[in-house]
Amino acid sequence: MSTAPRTLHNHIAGSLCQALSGATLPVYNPADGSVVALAPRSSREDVDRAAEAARAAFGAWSRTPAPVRGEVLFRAAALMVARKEAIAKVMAAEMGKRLEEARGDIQEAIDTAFYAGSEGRRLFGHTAPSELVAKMGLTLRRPVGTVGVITAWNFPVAVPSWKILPALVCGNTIVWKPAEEAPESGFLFAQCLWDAGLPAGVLNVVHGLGEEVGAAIVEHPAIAMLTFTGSTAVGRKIAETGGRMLKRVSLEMGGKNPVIVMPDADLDLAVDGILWGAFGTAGQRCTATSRLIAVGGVEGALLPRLIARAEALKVGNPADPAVEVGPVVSEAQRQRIHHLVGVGVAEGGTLETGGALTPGPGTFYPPTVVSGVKRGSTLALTEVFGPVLAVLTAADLDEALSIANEVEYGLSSSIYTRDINAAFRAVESIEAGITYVNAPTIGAEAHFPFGGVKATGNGHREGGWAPYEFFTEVKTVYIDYSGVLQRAQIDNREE
Ligand code: UN1
Repeated sequence: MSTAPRTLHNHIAGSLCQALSGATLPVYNPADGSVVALAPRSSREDVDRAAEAARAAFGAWSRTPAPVRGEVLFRAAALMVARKEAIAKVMAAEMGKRLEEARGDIQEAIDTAFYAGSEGRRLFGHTAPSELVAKMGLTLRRPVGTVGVITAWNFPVAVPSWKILPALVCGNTIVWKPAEEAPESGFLFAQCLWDAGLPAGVLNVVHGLGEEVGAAIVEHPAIAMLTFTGSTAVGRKIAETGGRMLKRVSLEMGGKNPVIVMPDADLDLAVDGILWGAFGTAGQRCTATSRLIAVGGVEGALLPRLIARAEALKVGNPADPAVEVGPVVSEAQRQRIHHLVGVGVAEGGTLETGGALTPGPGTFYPPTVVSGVKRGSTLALTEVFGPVLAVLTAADLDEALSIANEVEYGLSSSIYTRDINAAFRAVESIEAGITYVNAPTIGAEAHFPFGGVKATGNGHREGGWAPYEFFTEVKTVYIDYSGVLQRAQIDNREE
């Protein structure tokens, strides 16, 4: 790993460039602390240039027929297939995801590209009968303008693809700030679109920090819409500024996702699902399993198996294919995780396994299980974003559902049971955008809506058919072919 760091670029108006200031930010490999790349540390002036490029490109792109826009996405999907391995390696090195999971991240973007590309042949409007004779009413979907895209490091390709690809097929142009921790794999995804023939200025990439580039995107008057994945605290600020400026804002934020295990559950299946949900991607998914709610004493049989399996997971550099849990993204994140585990124990939890900082190099944190976590305590309520499972117990399903719902978030959730009545009650009652039955909280598919309720979101969904409404304006068209003035609500009345 002693190769020189690669130099990354912004991409504005079809050209590669550095930040106007010349400043850069190092990108670290969390598995060994080496610097893998230097990214531009851009500022407001760079965002101005990108927003101007996006504005200039909007006319021609918005007039390009939607099926033709969709074909660019199909070609980009083919390039992503061809480059999947190369992009996965870059992703694994810059944010620590295992290679297999990095491939999955890119596959999610490929799936989204095929779905979004075909949407170019739909983008349906409506027709309805007019209340007047010789008159027709119908709706069209129109592009909105320039979209500001701000994304997180944990899914550096999949999550941006959920936003960028539907926005493009709808005819919008884009200024995108990839996460500063994982800027290169996202750029390589964008490169597939440029190489597929996306015209200059339609998708502009500006690297940098949230406080600098992100804030400039949010506040830019020429950027009409904002779509963000990240923390609830930042999302709230984006919504405030966006609200003041009358921007359309779509937010995907935190989660504190529960798995309810009923006494009748298939415990082998539940253990497999909890392990993958809690410790896959080192727990760094907004869908990660963060709470196990064990019902009716099932913890007695469940916990020993779970702890033994968690202890057997191989933690290490994701370059080693035998590794099952990679590093967490940064030292700051690792310290935060460790702090929360300490608070969990101080507030009465029992550390069953993990909970110690693994010696460096690399920012590793072991799979950690804290049992006996009390309702309402910090570890029961706070998103950790690391490989930490809080175990709570409930006497029955009613209590489990009430525990499941007593967090501020509502993204993903799961129940393991063989009882169909219990499963449907959970589906009906859990306050979350996603509920799985007999499957882990992670692993949403690209063609279904993704998003959450309460402090997880602001009412929008990504994935599947959901984002096309968000990325278009509806125009209603009335065509009166009667040749006379017909007054709605008046001329078709007898009285
Ligand atoms: C995220 O963590 O931001 O459902 C997205 C899943 C993945 C996406 C996670 N398909 O876990």
